This record gives sequence, C-alpha cells and structure tokens, in this order.
Amino acid sequence: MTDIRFDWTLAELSSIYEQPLIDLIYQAATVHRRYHNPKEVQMSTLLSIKTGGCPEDCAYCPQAARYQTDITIERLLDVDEVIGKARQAKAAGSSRFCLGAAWREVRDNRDFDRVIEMVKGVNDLGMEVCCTLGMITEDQAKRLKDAGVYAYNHNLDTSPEFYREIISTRMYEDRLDTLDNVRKAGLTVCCGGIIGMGESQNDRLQMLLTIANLQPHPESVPINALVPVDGTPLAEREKIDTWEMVRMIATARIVLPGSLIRLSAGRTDMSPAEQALCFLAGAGSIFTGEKLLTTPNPGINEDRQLFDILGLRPREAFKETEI
Ligand code: SAM
Ligand code: DTB
Ligand code: SF4
Repeated sequence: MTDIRFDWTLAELSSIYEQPLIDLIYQAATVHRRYHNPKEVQMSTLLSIKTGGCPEDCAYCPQAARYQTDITIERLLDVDEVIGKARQAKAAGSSRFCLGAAWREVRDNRDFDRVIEMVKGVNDLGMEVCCTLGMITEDQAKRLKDAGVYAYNHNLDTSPEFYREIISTRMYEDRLDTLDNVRKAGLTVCCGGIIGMGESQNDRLQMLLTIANLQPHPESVPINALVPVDGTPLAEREKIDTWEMVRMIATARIVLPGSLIRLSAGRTDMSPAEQALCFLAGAGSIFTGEKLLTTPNPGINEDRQLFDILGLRPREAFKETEI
C-alpha cells in the first residue's frame, strides 16, 4: 500500500518515471485502484468569461495581448450567459464548471463583483464551481469561497528554472503565494502544468516534485500538453510524444495518490487508444465540451463514445475520494 507522502525526492521521481513503461503503468494503475474508482472520470467544463488582452507574457498563451493570435477579444461575460452555459454543461454530464479569465490578478472592482454573482448562480445548479482568475489574495479567495467556489486553479506550469524562459512578468514565488492564499481560504486547490514547451525531463519532474511537496496535496492536478498556437512564441513546438504524456500522468498518479490527475489540454491530438492509456495510467478527470478556453477540445459525442468503449462513467459532483 502506498501512503500519502510529502517528502519525495527528485531521484525517486526519476526512477519512477524512467522504469519500463509496462511496469510504470501497472504501478500507477494499482495506486489508482487503491485510492479511486477507476471507472469514474470527472468531467469538467471550462468557460472563458473574459478572453484575451492579458498583460502577461506567458509564452504558451494565445490570450496574451502582446502576441498576434487569432482569438476574439471579449469583455467580461454577463451573469445570465454564464449560467446558461453551465446549465448546458450539466445537462451534458459535467459536474464541475470552471470560470477562466485572462487576468494577471483579481482586482477588487465591479468585474469581481460580477464573477461573485456568476459563482452563486452556477453553485445553485449543484455543480462544483472552479475559478482560474490569476493571482489572488487571501481575502479575495475567501470572498470566492463564501460565494460557493469549490476549487481554484492556478498552475505552476513548469520547473522554477524553466519558468524564467516562459514567463517574465511574474515570479514562481508569486504562484506559490497564490496557492497558499487559496488553501488558507479553505478552497480546494487545482494545480498542475504543461509539458511539451521544450523543457527537459528534469524540469517536468521538478514541477511534479514541487506539487508533491505541497501539504496537503492539490486535490486536482491538470497535466496539459502544450497546444501550440500561431502567433505565440511556442507556435512551432513539436507535439509532445504520447509516451511522455502517459509517463507524466502515471508518475503524478503514483506520487499524489489522493489527487485527481486531469488529462487536460491536448486531447484533440490524441487517438482514443492513446487516451485510454492515460486513463489506465491513472487519469481520473478530463475537460469536456467543444472548447477549452480558446482552443478546440473533443466534443461531447466523441467523449461519450470513448466512455462507452472503455466502460467509464462521469463522476458525480462533490464526491469524496474513495479511500
Ligand atoms: N490567467 C489565469 C492564469 O494564468 O492563471 C487563468 C487562465 S490561464 C489560460 C490557465 C492555464 O492554462 C495556464 O496556467 C496554463 O497552464 C494553461 N494554458 C494556457 N495556454 C495553454 C496552451 N496553449 N497549452 C496548454 N495549456 C495552456
Ligand atoms: C488547465 O490546467 N488547463 C486549462 C485550465 N487549467 C484553465 C486551460 C487550458 C487552456 C488551453 C489553451 C486555450 O484553450 O486557450
Ligand atoms: Fe494571461 Fe493567464 Fe494567458 Fe498568462 S496564462 S497570458 S496570465 S491569460
């Protein structure tokens, strides 16, 4: 039996990641079955509530104002529109609805008041509400919690070293501070990263190590494959090898036994068989719906077919991890 540990070392993570793939998947699947129901997959739907025009310089991101990308800039959506989309997502089987804004940070202004109204409305539908709004203070996080937010997403994205090559407008420390504020406010934490940006294996494992040493572990850990977008500095990056995605998910599964590992961005480039390997390796959550924030995602029909083939079913909202 694997205990939940907070003292992993890089050497341990490397030896897990580098073992023969067959053994790695088996080990990860064993942990997955010990802590979770392998037939249940959380379906989470994203909605970009404020799109583009972001002052940050995240090299992967189509929403950074400084890159010429083919997105439509949109101001903060109306509350009713957001609740309508959440209702549709719920009807399609989604249990979590995540509001994403192209903001550097949350400000105490009328826009934030409006987000609070959106949260209340979506929470009233019985869905887990998640927000990803950039950096946040403890007081702001508490306000979200009081309005009914269940989880806050803020990614570390990569290792502290490689981070400097990807983002210059904020520090790794700022990210850790936000995660701390989210935790102190009593929200659950959703924190993961991106692979395929040109980072080394060590960078990936360093990121995982930082996450694995957060106490408690984030309840949800999204592993994104870079979606290269024209106009961004990473537009020409090659697609990440699926085996690396599987290894990353499996390693995360093993070192974070109680967390839900999310097979996140990048599914449109994966075949059903490749995605099946990720579920076998311990992915217990996906983003559903035609769009992530600004880029395409497999539609609900495709995902229903995949679930039917594999014998998977959507996980209910507010379900405790089964241990
Ligand atoms: N602006 C907020 C922030 O940066 O925290 C919230 C939204 S931001 C788009 C959320 C996360 O999406 C990023 O931290 C990154 O991990 C992921 N992301 C953005 N663009 C991506 C891309 N092209 N491929 C993969 N993941 C991406
Ligand atoms: C996460 O880890 N991935 C999601 C969510 N958290 C906010 C975002 C992926 C964005 C992919 C690029 C886009 O659609 O704009
Ligand atoms: Fe802005 Fe977030 Fe995109 Fe960075 S990832 S440019 S902070 S929207």
